[in-house]
Amino acid sequence: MSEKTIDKKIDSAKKRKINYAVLQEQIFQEKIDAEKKIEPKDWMPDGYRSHLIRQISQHAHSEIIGMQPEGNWITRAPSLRAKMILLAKVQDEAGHGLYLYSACETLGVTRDELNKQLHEGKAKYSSIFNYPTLSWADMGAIGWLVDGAAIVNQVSLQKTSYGPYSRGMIKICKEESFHQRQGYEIMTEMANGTKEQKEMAQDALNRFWWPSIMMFGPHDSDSPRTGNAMKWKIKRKTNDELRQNFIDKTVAQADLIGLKIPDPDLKWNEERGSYDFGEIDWDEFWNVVNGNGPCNEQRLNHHKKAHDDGEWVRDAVKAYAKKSA
Ligand code: FAQ
Repeated sequence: MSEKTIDKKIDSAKKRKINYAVLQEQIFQEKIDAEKKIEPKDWMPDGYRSHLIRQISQHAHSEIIGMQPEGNWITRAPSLRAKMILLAKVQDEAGHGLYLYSACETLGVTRDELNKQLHEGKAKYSSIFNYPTLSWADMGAIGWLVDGAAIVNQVSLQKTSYGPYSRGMIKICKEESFHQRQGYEIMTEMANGTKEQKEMAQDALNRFWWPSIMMFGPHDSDSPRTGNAMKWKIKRKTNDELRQNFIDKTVAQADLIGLKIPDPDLKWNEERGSYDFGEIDWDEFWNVVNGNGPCNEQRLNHHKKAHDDGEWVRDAVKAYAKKSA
């Protein structure tokens, strides 16, 4: 919407004695409906701002906490090539976290506040990172399934209505595609390897399948945030739509390398043109989201320690900036 159109609308509203706040909200929604991006200095409802701060910061925390399960295997990668690829991937996740924190800061919140919310348990991060990584095959399962699920979600978020978030997603998705392929390559090699290697790959798939499909969140009927998120075009697809999309894509990939998805109810539904699948264990999901998963405490403590250990770096940077000024 051009400045001229907005001015015209304001003039006409004044004549019709329409409340200015109502008008602002109306103009904002019209912009969203017309697929225009909202930029940091544009007017936005408080609810839109706080919804974005919550979602983008949780997304950023997920990228950073998500470095831990894979970081655990860098020193034990089975070859120099595998080590270099894993190291590059984990570094990419740090980069994604930084883009996302920066996008979040454009909404008027500081990194310190965001870290504080994480450390006090007020901000969440993705449930998937509270599961342990027990074997090298888990690096394959994470790349293939976790990054695979993240891409399905993030491709749709490239069209999110907030400009900085949307642009961040475009860059992140390019890197996530590489991550997904490196994971699938590990799984393919192991599935075609010795009997023991194939068993390790199947075991990793068994452990990571259900937590991966939980990443998309509760069913739409139990998702309190979806209503506003869809109205404001923060989310472009619902949790269930994205989950179905991921399952439909992934089943054929498992078949191709001779691995079996651990769901006896998984069945192609000709009518829907999609897979039917079994019931998700929502008790397990909420237990993990609420801090009681196998690694929640370990992940958060590690983050806190790294943050505290890095204090001298932050102090040094500030002192250097002061001196240079
Ligand atoms: N884990 O009403 P909804 C990655 C919470 S990036 C924990 O449906 P919404 C890359 C939700 O926050 C992975 N909490 O909420 C990588 C809400 O709580 P709140 C992260 C969850 O926001 C790969 C409550 O439940 N991606 O993996 C989860 O509409 C490998 C009610 O839920 C993103 O963050 C969950 N799985 O939908 C990195 C994408 N699900 O805040 C390293 C952006 C739900 O009201 C290695 N985010 N909750 O207290 C989103 O798309 C959405 O926020 C959803 C949740 C889909 C996650």
